[in-house]
Amino acid sequence: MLTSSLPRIACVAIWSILLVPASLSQTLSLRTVATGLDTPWEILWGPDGWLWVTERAGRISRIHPETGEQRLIVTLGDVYEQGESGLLGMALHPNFADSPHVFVAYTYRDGSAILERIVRLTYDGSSLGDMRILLDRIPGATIHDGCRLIVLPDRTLLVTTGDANVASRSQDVQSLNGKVLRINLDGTIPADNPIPGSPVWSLGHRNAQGLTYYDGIVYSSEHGPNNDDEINIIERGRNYGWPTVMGYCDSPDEQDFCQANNVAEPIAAWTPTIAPCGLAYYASDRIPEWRHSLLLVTLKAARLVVLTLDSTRRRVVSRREFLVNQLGRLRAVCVSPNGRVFVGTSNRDGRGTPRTGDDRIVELTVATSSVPEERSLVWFFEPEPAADHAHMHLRLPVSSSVALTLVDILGRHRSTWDFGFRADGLHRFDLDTSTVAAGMYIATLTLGSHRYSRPLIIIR
Ligand SMILES: [Ca+2]
Ligand SMILES: [Ca+2]
Repeated sequence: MLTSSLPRIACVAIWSILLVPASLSQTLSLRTVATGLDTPWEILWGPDGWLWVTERAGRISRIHPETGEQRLIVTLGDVYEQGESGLLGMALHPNFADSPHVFVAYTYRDGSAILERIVRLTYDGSSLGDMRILLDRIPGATIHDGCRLIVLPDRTLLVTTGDANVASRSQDVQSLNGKVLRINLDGTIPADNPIPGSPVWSLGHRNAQGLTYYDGIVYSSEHGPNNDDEINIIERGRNYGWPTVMGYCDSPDEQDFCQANNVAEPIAAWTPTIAPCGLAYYASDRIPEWRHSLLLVTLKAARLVVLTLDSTRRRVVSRREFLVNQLGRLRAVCVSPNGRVFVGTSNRDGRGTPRTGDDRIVELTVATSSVPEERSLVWFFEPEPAADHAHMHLRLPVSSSVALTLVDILGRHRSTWDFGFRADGLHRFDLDTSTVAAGMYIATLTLGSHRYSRPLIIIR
């Protein structure tokens, strides 16, 4: 059993290390746009001013960004959804008025095989049809299927594929797995691809599920194994290292391989992993603090990461985190042409914990406001150390809803409590800590986009 006096010194030390410096100028407000979705995979701002959304089981809908009205425009009957597979990425033709084409990626079954294809659908004003297959029989699996799509200004389609759980395929230029592929919008192979007659544009990818473009640069997010999630800049013919290289070229083996193969290193990497997914470039003045940042939503880490770029836009100069554990797993992020930001949850994907109304699409707005500084919070637990129950007392100088998270000193998540909005800012909560093992924890209060941490000891 821990005594109350022994850990006191350790407490102070850990507090000073783990206090999260809050960015005091920004608060995020959330507005739920749509609920009742099932694993929205792609969210796009359509030329009609509606959100165009894929759901993994095979549905494509238009969702009104103000009213939340959902209009189903097609259900693809042969989609095979299992594990990570199903209906995945989508892109719209950039000249939609003249060419109302929608490009989507989905997995299907042929006997016992799982395969992935890229198709083009045509919108007739109320529904999608006239399916045309552009690229077929990409080997799939129940994990590592990619697959994000974007149309570049040169009217080619970029496609990220996963290694379909066979890592060696990523270095095999004959395989379509573990690649970024580039095809014309009619499915033919562009004449200037690096390997004549091949859609392979870059190789050595594990499972990229985020892809975005801005002013000559293509950015992608990629899932690592148990280490080294990555953000990459995708360039013609480059090798991104998987499975020999994970993250940076920083071990002797990796350095040899990187030198021999001109490996492109990521511009950001994460260990422990965060499960990075949807990625969008933010170029708008609507949220000035985010201008020229990459917005990355994450599944496992359940947050939005804002990666601010330098003036070359090839280097990350800061990482800021928002929505930490507020909405659960996040898979899709959409930036409208005038800078509105929408995110989609992924709590019904088989790995999440659905909350009421999930899955949902939420619009984020950032307000510059007076966010309480640490010293203006009144926040304590009683009794402390806590046993089977504790009361958390909190007085906020602002009206807000709050959430409390406990992690142990190894950073492992142990418990989350969500508390409702209180206009008077006075909160008193009963916490059932009977299922939490004795030990020292870091209690983190999430208030809008801000977090405040302090130690909490639980004894038996
Ligand atoms: Ca890599
Ligand atoms: Ca490495």
